[in-house]
Amino acid sequence: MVKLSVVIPTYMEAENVGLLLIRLRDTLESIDHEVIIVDDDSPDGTADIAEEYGKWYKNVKVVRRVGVKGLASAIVEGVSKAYGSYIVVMDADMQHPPELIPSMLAKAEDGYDIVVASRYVRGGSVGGWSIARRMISLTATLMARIAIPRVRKLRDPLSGFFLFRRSILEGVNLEPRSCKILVEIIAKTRDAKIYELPYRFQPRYRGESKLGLVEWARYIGHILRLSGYRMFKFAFIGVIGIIVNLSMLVLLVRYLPVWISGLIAIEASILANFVANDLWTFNSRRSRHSMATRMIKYHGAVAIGATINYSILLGLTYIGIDPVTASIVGILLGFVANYTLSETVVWG
Ligand SMILES: Nc1nc2c(ncn2[C@@H]2O[C@H](COP(=O)(O)OP(=O)(O)OP(=O)(O)O)[C@@H](O)[C@H]2O)c(=O)[nH]1
Ligand SMILES: [Mg+2]
Repeated sequence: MVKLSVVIPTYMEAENVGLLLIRLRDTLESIDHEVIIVDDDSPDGTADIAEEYGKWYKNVKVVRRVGVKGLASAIVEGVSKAYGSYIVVMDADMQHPPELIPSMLAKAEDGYDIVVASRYVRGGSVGGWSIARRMISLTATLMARIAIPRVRKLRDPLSGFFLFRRSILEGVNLEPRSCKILVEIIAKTRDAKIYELPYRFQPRYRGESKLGLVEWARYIGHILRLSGYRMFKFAFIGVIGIIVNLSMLVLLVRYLPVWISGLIAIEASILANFVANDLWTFNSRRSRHSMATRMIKYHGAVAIGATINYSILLGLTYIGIDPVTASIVGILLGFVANYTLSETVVWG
């Protein structure tokens, strides 16, 4: 059995693939390995070039996919065709230095199930990225860490360069919607021991980037699915909370002064939301604390959201924005705060 399989998805990487194969061969000389290139019929002849190298390097397999396209499915296909006890996934454009692979493998042999080449641990870096690209990457990383608890163990869950023990995927069905396969693997494997090894992300050697806005949209769908669509459930319950709040207010204000009716209405909606979130949105995560503790924490969490909401409403109307718009912005930002604190603190 081969020890290591290197899975490399390619599309239009004719100028990169040859050099990458040379560097891989030099680096992995003493390791029993195979290289699996999964190419989606690139018109620039990437697969032909890889096959040429394959004639010399007996351990290069080229999978040509005709009529199918997509980075995520290419990786899954490469992984399914790999025989190695360990599998490493990397890009073809030299952004992921192959020279790191022996250290990654050594860590896995020390007992780690997943070894991630990480840009965000000490010693790692993203190289010369623009501020905009850094912000997008950090926001996307943060989203994954908020929505999927298991991902919080990692600083760089969106890394495209990682190695894992093949056996951890036994019984796991990978059906990623975006190219962020590592997030999917982490969300779907229990108790995997993870290690992050720092590395410096390199500039693309030649050719062009294929991943743009559409991929980011897919990524958001991917995260939502892996999180069990909790954010939508939370929002749906939030809307019910608004209805509870307003109907209570309308009812009570006939008999009581508005400051009391308002307080009771708000408390009623908070309690209704808490019970619904506890029984539905976060029903799989109720074991850690008692219900009373969660209820108290939830009050703390929504108090912050309510304060944000209220301050934004006052602030925006003060600078001349109409109250309805101001209130919508306030509710949205309050929602983000409530959701984040619920995920990480109340049901964390
Ligand atoms: N098989 C296959 N590979 C793809 C596809 N899209 C991208 N790739 C490969 O996936 C890897 C990552 O794609 P890149 O375009 O480099 O994405 P990126 O690293 O986010 O973008 P850059 O930083 O600009 O390089 C590269 O090896 C691509 O050739 C696809 O549709 N099918
Ligand atoms: Mg790239």
